[in-house]
Amino acid sequence: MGMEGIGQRVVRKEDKRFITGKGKYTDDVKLVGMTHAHFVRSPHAHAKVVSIDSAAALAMPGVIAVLTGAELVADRIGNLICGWMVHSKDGSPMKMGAYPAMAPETVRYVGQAVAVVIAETKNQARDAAEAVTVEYEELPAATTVAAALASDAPQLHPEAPGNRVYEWSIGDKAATETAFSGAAHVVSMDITNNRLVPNPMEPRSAVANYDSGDDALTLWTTSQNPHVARLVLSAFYNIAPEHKLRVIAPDVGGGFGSKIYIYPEEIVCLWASRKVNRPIKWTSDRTEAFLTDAHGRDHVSKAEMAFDADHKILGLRVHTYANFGAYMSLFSSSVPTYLYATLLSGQYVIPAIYAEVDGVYTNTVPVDAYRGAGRPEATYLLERMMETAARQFGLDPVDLRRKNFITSFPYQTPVIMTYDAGDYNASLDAALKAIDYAGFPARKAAAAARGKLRGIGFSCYIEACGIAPSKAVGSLGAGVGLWESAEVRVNPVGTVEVLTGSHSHGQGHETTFAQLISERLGIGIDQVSIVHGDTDKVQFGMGTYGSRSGAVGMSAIVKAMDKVEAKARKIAAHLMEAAEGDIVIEGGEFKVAGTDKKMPFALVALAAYTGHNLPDGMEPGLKEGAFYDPTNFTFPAGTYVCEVEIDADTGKTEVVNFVAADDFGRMINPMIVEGQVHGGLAQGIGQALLEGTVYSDDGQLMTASYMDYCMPRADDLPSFDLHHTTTLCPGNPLGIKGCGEAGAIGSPPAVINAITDAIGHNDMSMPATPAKVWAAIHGRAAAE
Ligand code: MCN
Repeated sequence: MGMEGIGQRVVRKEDKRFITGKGKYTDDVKLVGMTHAHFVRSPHAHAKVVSIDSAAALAMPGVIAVLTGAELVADRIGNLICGWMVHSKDGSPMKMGAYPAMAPETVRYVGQAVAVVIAETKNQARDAAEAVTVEYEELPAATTVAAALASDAPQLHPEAPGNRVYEWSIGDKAATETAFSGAAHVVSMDITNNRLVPNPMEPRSAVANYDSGDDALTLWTTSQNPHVARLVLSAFYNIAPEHKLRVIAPDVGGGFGSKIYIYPEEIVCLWASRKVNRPIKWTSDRTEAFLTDAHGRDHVSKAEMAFDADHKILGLRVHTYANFGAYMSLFSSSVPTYLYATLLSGQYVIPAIYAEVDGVYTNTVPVDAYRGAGRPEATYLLERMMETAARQFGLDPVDLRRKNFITSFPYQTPVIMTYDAGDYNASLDAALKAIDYAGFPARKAAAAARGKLRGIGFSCYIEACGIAPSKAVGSLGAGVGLWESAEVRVNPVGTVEVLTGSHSHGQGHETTFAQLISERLGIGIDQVSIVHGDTDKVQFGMGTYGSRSGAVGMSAIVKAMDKVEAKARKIAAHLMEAAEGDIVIEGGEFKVAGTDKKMPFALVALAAYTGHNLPDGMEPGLKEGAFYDPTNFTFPAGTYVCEVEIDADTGKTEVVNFVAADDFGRMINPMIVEGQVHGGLAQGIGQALLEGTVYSDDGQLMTASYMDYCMPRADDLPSFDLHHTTTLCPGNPLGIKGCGEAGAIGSPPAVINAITDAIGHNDMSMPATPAKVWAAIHGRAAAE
């Protein structure tokens, strides 16, 4: 292993440009003749669009056009699609209403676009948008699943009677009922998973440029998957054929899932650029981001767990209602089904599971995958249940978990997933040691002496990421394959360019992917550049989400690298008149084992390109590509332990200790992995303590700014204590499991379990604000 190879804590290469202000983001793109878009958005959660009068706006300075949803329809621009078909338990396909990029007739959430103003400057567009007069006829709104399923609820889409998108189920109903009928104990809970807003640092942005000379369009956009964007824009939205559309996702300042989707704004900017024959830029402001970025979570569940007399789990029965918002976003249908219910076995042997999931339309922002997507909801449900069960049985929560752990692998759960490898006792042991579990009663007593309530809470999470075998996801209804591609291009003097279909928007791929090349060739990472995010450079790729870039993206690079290395070895053996099997690659040199013969990699590369002395029949050049389709998900798992102290007078919770013991298989760069866990923990603890949307009954988002939506700040978080145990993932060549989402998945139940332990009151919803915690301590009704 070299100094910059696998396992090294190499400092992130890309950070130089990020921290010196040299990043190149979509909003930095400036084109000659560029115009600016501002959207006219609905102030109502549900209304008919009666008329749109743009005469006054069109007369304002700098205004070039005002375009409406009716014109989109006239130009046959397609409605937004949902790319994963889910069938209800009666076999019927999910029931979806049309999702136009600008509403021609009906608006269904506050913030939905009805028109766009194109003007010479951003402020001219904004001013003119205020002069567009839209007449609405207000309709009643429903913002919660309870309101949308009520008998007198307004009907959102004629295609989905009763506002039900699907009524899906998984598992064995009869076996689960039998398990419950023979149970010695049944634990029941109503569990809500609060709705979140993703809040990447960089808001969404799009620059669209129609080139009439080539009849081609270029889109710069804040995307996690530019190739999928191009595919969908071409195949479904009638924007331009693939070869006439280039999508570039340059530096992207965070996504957390919210930039996977193709949103109305990109579609409209592309279409409008062709119409006005000028480049157009749109950049979201923060309130627009709250109102239009896909939200996350929002589940309401009833869960019951059956145990035998010895406290072994017999069965789990769950009914979950998922709030989808007003329209079905790109991957929304898969989140509460294949990414949630398939993880309901957790780390435990649960012989029978039956889960029903009802997807429901409401007059709120569409909901889709947000860091963890489905897996935080499954973990929260199971880990709140386990802690609650232990409390009801008077058992140590650690002992109850251990008693029920899965200990032999591969393990087939009753809900599709086959876990390939893991050691849940090892991560639990590491966490217990780090937190000093035995010392907790003394710490609690010391806190009490200081007037503080101290509590401890556990979460033993599992997640499935690195999605996933294309054949498997295809059989479950996915509209795309989930493989990844890579190309390794060696230049004539031995520097290396890696073209990847993954997209880094904060995960450090420019460093970790280069470490892989450094490991293989022994060259420094400054000799390697990672090329991503441009459909004209990288042939195709599926992008970054579901913590797949390590397990899937890097596996494609390994495959391409195998081919490059095989050819380079042949060339080196030929040049040094040695047997191919005797070539050893070390420190950037190709050596003949047992001799002093050697040559630098740069000379092998040069020989490949001069072609003067290659083995007979060999093609010149050194460039290879590969596609890699995963054989399974990867299953990172671990134990998180949270210790809190609560001030009973104010209800304020302080996280005083947080231990994370994770198993991510082989780690390429432990420092980057730790950074990923830190970020995930901040988001998970944010969900548990601070973050949550509030809608008024008539559908106004009350938390549409940082004044009202509380993001975690550094002083809300402790210094995290991170540990790792390792079982290699047998499914990919590097043995990697994804690490990008684990922190957000595992942490919320640990925090709520700690708070409920401290206050001796098990009923607590997220976010556990000081007001709620104070009310629980003092036996008052909580003010939401
Ligand atoms: N890695 C490693 N060893 C492992 C696993 C991963 O060194 N055993 C490295 C990888 O090489 C990569 C990083 O850790 O540099 C994250 O890898 P991985 O877990 O494969 O996740 P992805 O790169 O696919 O990133 C997606 C993941 C997801 S799904 C969300 S959401 C998320 C996250 O990453 N969004 C992020 N982390 C984020 N971090 C930032 N800064 N911004 C976001 O938007």
